[in-house]
Order: sequence, then C-alpha cells, then structure tokens
Amino acid sequence: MSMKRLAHLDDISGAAVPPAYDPAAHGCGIVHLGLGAFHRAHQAAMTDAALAADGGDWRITGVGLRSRTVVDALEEQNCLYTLLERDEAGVTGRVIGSIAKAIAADPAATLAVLCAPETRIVTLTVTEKGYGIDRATGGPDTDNPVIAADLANLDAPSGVLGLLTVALSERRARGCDPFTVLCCDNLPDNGKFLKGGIVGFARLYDAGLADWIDGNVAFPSSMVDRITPAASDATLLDAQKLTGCSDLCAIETEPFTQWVIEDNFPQGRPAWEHGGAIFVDDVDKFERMKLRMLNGAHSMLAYAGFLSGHRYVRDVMANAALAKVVQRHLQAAAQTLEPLPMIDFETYAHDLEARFRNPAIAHETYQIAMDGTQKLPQRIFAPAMDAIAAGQSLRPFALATAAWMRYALGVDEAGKSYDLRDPREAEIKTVLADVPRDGERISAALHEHLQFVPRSLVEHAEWRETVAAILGDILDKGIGAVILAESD
Ligand code: CS2
Repeated sequence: MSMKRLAHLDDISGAAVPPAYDPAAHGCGIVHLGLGAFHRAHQAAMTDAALAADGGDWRITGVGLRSRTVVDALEEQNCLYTLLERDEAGVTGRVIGSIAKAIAADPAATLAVLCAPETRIVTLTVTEKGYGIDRATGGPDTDNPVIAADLANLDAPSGVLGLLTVALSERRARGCDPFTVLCCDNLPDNGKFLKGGIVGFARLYDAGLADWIDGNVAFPSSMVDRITPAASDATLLDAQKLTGCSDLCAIETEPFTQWVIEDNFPQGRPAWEHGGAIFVDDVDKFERMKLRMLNGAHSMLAYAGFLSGHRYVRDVMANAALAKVVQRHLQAAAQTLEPLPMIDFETYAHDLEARFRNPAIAHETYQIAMDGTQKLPQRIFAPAMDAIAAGQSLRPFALATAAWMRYALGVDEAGKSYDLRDPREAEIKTVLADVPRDGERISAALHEHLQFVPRSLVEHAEWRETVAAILGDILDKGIGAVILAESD
C-alpha cells in the first residue's frame, strides 16, 4: 500500500513537531522569489517560528521563477513540508506551515500577487546570477536576455528586476504603499545591490519612477547562513519515518542557523527574532565576514576537494592536509576583516570547521563549485585585494583561484569530464579552446579574457605569478601534491 502524502497537520503520526499555530488562521504578507531548498530551510523556518510566537498575517506566497517541480509537489501537500536537522546526535523533524501558496513560472500570477495590498515584504533567494545586475556598473545588465526582454515588454515582465520594478510602479499608480525588498542572497551589501539594479532598471524608461523608488522603497541588507544540501533519498526516507507520511518536499539542513538583518521595514515585519534572527543597524561587516570566511573557504575546498576526488565537504575535512588548508584560508580571510564587537573571528572559524565536518550532512563539493564566476569576486578576489593592501599573504587566495582555474578545464585528474554549471561556461570554453595545458597560459587567458577578475589583481605581478605557479604545479604534480605542500 502506498503511503499517504503529507497534506494536513492531522496526517502527522510520527515524532515530527507540527507548527505551534494554526496556519489557516494567518493571512499572507510576504512574497518570496526563489523557492529552493535554502529558502525552505531558512526564511520559511524563521517565519514559522515568528508566526508561532507572535502571530500576524505573515505567511508566504512562494514563487518558483523557472521550474514547476517543487511548486507542483508543494501544492499537492498544501505547502506543508518537513524540515530535518541533522548532526552526530541524530535527526529531528519539524513540519513547517509558513508557506501558504506556491506559484510556478507564471509571471502574470506573480505580478498580481506582488501588486496585492497585503504584500508588505518581498524576500529573494534567486542566487548570484539570478538578478541580471552588472557588477561593474551596479545597474541592470542590458545584454542579459531576460533584462532585455523585460525592457522590450514592460507589460509582461518575467525577470526579477522587471517584475519588482513594474509591480512597484503599479502600486505607486494605485496609491498603495510599496513593499519592502529583502535580498537574501550571498552578495555584499545585498540591499544596496538590489536597490541599484531596480532603480537603474526603472531609470532606463521612467526617471520619475526611479526617483520615487529611490526615495520611498526600503531595501534592508541581510546576511543569511544555513548549510543546506540538496535533498536526497535519505531525506525523504527520514521525513517519512518522522511524519508517518510521504513528503516529496522534505529538506534537510544543519542545526545552525543565522540571519542578521538591517531593521528597516516601514510596512512592518514578522517577529523573526523568535526564530533566531538578529537585527542590527549595519549588516555589511557581518556579510563580509560570512562571505569571506564561510563562503570563501567553501569555494576553495569545493574546487580543491572535487579535484581530489572528494564528493562531500565532510570527506574534504576528513583529509588532514585539506583540513589544514581550510584552516589557513579561514585565518587569512579573517585577517582582512574589520573587527566586529560581537564576534571573535577565531571562535567563528573554529565553529565553521565543525560545521564543515558535520558527518551527518552530505553537502556535495560539486554543488558548491557551481557558478564560480558569480561567486569568486566577493569570496576570493575582494579579500585578496584587501590582503595585498595590508601587506598580508595573498597565497591562500591565489590557491583558491588556481584551484578554480584547474576546475574550469572541465575534466578531472582521472580524465573524466564534467559540466562546470556556470552561466559563463560557454565563454570559458571559448577562452580556453586553443590554450595549451600550461599554468602560465591558462591563468593568463582566464585573467585577461573573462573580465571578472578585478583590474588591480590582473595587473598585480606577484598575484599573477603566484596563481600561474600554483596552477602549473597542480597540472604537473596533481592537486594532492600541491595541497600537501600548501598544508606544511
Ligand atoms: C555555499 C553556500 O553553495 C555555495 O556556494 O557556499 O550555499 C553556503 O552553504 C551557504 O551560504 C551557507 O549559509
């Protein structure tokens, strides 16, 4: 007999903890763009805690911008799903009730809900590449096909900047207060970043609208953190044990969770502090710490670990030489940071190592390795430039960059090829097409023709020599030998 699908709180017959409130008694107040695993493990869980402790009409309408799969499955479950937390001590489950509705790849329905008066906050996890913002200018990237299509057809936008700008314009025309826009992606100054994209998008066709958004819409920055691997068969099996139902939307994560938010919500907000959120005046320093330490070390270990044949982060950490190089990277990144009164970077680094080692979390190096061109600038290049300016060693950052370059060849040391899963994969292939397998030549091609490494690094002799030399060694001696030497 096939097992009943989770769809009602009464269905739960296992140890999973149901929401401590009646979801149906709360209206919606948030639209979330990007309904991936991370949102369900982080903002939706915090909102669930806020609803339980403080109530309010703050349930979420989740929008999957591209794919139907998650949305269809959620709809079959009345948007209920199990969130598993795993560590050495075992696994616990909680059923989350904060998502009320889900919309898939439907721009008209998305626009309608963005314009609804009850929508007071829009949160986003669309990944670094999902915005279509040009990092160099801070405005919309008009060469991006989605941005170009939305500009050509403002009546039916489908991209992030188009949807939000058109919705804000519509609300203004109707005399309805604007929503607060809360970016939850791993980007520095993410509130300012998204504001620049939206104001810039509006300015391309309506200067009055651009000025109005600039003066009237709040874009608080936020730092988000929770390590959330893609769900696996083990996730679904454990969710089934804990709920007594089949749950195709279950996800798993680590116990740790952090959300540091700039408290700027003119239209109100859920009491997210009940889920552990911290409200501060200035998020930037927290964001930089997390991006450079957690995400920087993650990217480095993902490339070095993947090339060394390690499938999961926990396997990378179980290798003594790699673990030492991770430790060195964390220290080097910490040295580039301004002090944060509430945080001891040494303790933070130590806790990160423990989180990376979590034996119960199967986080694939290949998952973290994706979108390198979108991640390296803020994770590796920015701290590298600060390290150089402060006279600190650039070597840890050069190693991370060389490991990415080796990964960018698209074939591992056993000769097996793989997709880079990077929006610039085709360009990378073109740039490397006729380049011989030589550290100096490959590094030069990737430094000079992709325009994603900052000029000050491209022109920095010691940086260039170090990256090229490490890449040369990886190609000649293998990643294992290089990591062993670096860990000494
Ligand atoms: C990771 C992040 O995939 C990646 O690039 O570095 O998703 C990381 O797991 C989260 O930012 C942790 O909060």
